[in-house]
Amino acid sequence: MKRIDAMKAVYPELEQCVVVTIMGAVAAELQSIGHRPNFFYLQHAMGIASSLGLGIALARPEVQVVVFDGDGSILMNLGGLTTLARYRPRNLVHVVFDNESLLSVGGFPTATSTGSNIAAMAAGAGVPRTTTVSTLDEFRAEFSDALAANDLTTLVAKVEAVGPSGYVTDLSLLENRYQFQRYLRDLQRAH
Ligand SMILES: Cc1ncc(C[n+]2csc(CCOP(=O)(O)OP(=O)(O)O)c2C)c(N)n1
Repeated sequence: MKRIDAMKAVYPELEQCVVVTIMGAVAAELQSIGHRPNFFYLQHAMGIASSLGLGIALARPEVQVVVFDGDGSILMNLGGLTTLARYRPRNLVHVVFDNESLLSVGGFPTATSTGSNIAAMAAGAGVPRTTTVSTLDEFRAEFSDALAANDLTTLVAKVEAVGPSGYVTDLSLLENRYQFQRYLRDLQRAH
């Protein structure tokens, strides 16, 4: 499974969600499918996308939060899984695209290439719903189930280590930040 195909498969469902991604390949791929004001691409701060998603999910229980994480990123912040589990936001779906590599900086292998199991680590941390998928059909089904489950889910998607040719897009960090902030504020006013 290619990550971009997985994101395309669930893209329509993202319209009703608040989406936080890691930097690099994931961010560029999601933008190539189509940027929306409810998407925030967390630049530079590797490992922290799930923590940012946790903060939004706790502060704004009326919104469904989706985090698109990477194996290299979550491996830098494993303690984040224990914090996620401790607060157990029921409106957060944590997707980890596991390509077994640090693709965005040259493709160095991560620990998942030698057997580390992120879904098992999330379960061990106390995340109530965890699963690993490796086909597009499974991903589509598990993602929909996670949205419907109304409970914290870590969904690990094993994907090929391929990405876009470049990671720089014409959406600047600051523009994305202000647009996303306004989106969340306007949503609050609408409620
Ligand atoms: C704290 C920190 N260390 C290193 C980097 C450099 N860096 C940017 S993306 C990346 C790799 C991310 O790997 P992964 O989460 O597996 O996603 P992939 O690139 O494979 O899609 C690295 C090491 C960073 N941004 N922040």
